[in-house]
Amino acid sequence: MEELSVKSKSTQLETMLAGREGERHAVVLQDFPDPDAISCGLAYHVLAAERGIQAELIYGGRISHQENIALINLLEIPVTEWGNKEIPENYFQGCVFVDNQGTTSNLVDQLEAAKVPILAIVDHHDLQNRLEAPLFSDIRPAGACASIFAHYLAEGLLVMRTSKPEHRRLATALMHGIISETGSMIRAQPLDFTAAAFLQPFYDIDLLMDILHQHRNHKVMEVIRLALANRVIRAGLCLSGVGYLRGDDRDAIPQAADFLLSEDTVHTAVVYGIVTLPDGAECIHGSLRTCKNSLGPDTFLKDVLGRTERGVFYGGGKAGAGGFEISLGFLSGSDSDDLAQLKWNAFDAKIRKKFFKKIGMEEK
Ligand SMILES: [Mn+2]
Repeated sequence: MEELSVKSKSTQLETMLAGREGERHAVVLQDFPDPDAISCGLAYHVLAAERGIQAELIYGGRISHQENIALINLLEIPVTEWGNKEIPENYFQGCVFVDNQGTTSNLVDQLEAAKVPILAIVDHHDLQNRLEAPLFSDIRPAGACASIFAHYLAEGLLVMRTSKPEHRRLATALMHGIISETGSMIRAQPLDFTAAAFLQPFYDIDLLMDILHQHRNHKVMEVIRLALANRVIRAGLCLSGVGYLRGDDRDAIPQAADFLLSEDTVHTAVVYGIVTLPDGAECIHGSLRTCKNSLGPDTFLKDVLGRTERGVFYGGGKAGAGGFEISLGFLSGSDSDDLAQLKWNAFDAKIRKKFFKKIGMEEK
């Protein structure tokens, strides 16, 4: 049955792509793209190029993780930081969401304003019900979204050849996406293993090693130090607020959460901070990591944090990991040190209260 549904999805995708020669598509990545998202974007780019379609990978935030920068540079992946520029009408004939369903991208409003039709959603997070893609939607559980794309290739949407450098780069990117997203296959599901087996003859081992062995920069080390110093652990839940961060350093947050999860008394780690975006807007970004099987990050974060006034959940996730974003709106902006400290204290206290209340461990 599984095999059948995979086949029908790639056939559906082929049908969606047919007859679109000459079009330009936006491939929308989450605001802070990770290797899984970037590799899925590249896969769509290559599949589209094969059919005479130009696909631009765009995102609304920053790429800051040292490993992701290495990935993009070494694999020559074309990505554009779109920021808050307006999207001209008729520039894109369609948009595609990979590794997200629009809830972690601030480009959705701009795309809607420019009336860009949604052609496809491919994701492995739980269903978010934010966007509709009538032509093609493939949302299913997998350790990595890259594994879903690898299966499209395996099903014949692209005839992979070891002699083609762009195919080797694509296989390397997808393999890196799978490795990083599944904690080196530890959280991998059957679909990820079959995807990896398919990619194995094509990927470049030396290149993969180069991408994986990037050192942490000074700022990331500093955020990890702060996360360690500020952590509070109750009943296995470790919370840590790291204060203010530049957009460029935002990816230190999930790395700090990964690190805090390695403590023996901790089953779930949550790290959060106030990130200043390039346009000056401030937003709380948080990452959750868990090794507790009974804790579903998506439901947990939705229960703890609830929704915005527009009905959008602040957080979501998948097996083992999740994230949340809380816009500071009117409270955004660099203020006096006193005011900035007050602002941080208020959000920090509120977030801690909500999480500890959920597990019945409220602070006094
Ligand atoms: Mn992913």
